[in-house]
Amino acid sequence: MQVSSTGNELAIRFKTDLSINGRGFNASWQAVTGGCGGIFQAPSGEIHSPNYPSPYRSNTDCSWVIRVDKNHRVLLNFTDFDLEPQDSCIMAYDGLSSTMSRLARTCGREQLANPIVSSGNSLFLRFQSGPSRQNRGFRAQFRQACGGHILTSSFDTVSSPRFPANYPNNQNCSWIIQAQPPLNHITLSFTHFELERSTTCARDFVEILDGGHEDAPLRGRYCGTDMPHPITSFSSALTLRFVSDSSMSAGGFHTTVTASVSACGGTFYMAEGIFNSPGYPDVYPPNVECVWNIVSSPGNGLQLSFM
Ligand SMILES: [Ca+2]
Repeated sequence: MQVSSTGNELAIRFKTDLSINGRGFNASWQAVTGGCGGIFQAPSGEIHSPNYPSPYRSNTDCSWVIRVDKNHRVLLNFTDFDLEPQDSCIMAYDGLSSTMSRLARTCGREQLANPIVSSGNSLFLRFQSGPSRQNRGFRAQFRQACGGHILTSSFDTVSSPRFPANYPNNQNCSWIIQAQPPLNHITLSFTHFELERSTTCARDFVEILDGGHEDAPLRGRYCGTDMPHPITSFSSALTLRFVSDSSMSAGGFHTTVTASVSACGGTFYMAEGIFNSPGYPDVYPPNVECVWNIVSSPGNGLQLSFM
């Protein structure tokens, strides 16, 4: 039996049970050049075609899996691109394998104008070369980018890039937070909020949209240091957008995310906060039942005041 790795690592597991022993096995290994692909689990890095910048071989088929931290995206940028026209191609898929939706396909010398950005925290990349002549190949850099698609069944958190350190300038992140069925509402409750203050929040801001797409209705735009009230979605998703401009940053934000089956109520993991009946100060709707769970740190009590 012969096994080849796709990357430069291989793990072998040997397990025995309680009874009956055999002679065992004897194995050898050898490093071979020209292997390609592999699994990359890092906040940034570089990948390139086999033998780069020397020409790759004909009929090469390599796959890479790139994985970054949870609740982030993978951003991949080609910095050199030279494949032979038509029959050598690169495909990028939105997840861990080529069964996921395809984000890009490019062949020959058609270098992509924009970086490839995954919706979740993984990207699958495949390079195939044809049977004829070969060119220099490609080189690409990847990094962890802010934002992502979060499917939540219970409890999650989202925070600004580099939190609890100050966020970087020139950020534009959006997280689409979707409740996993049968749950169909999302509640955000902020536990930390500190953004550059500006009139109409034109500089740095957090925006919350009621829905999973960019043109969903706006629930609010926030900046400064006033903690936004908890927000529960009317739809089954919320989009959280964070934008920072080119100067002045601050500590950023941290929010908990919970999914529920009720359009009102929710679970708040906060030392203090405000909540109200649905639609307040307007009349609440008929036939609703809301449950709020408020959780503070162990050893603390809670005091509730109706104003
Ligand atoms: Ca700023």
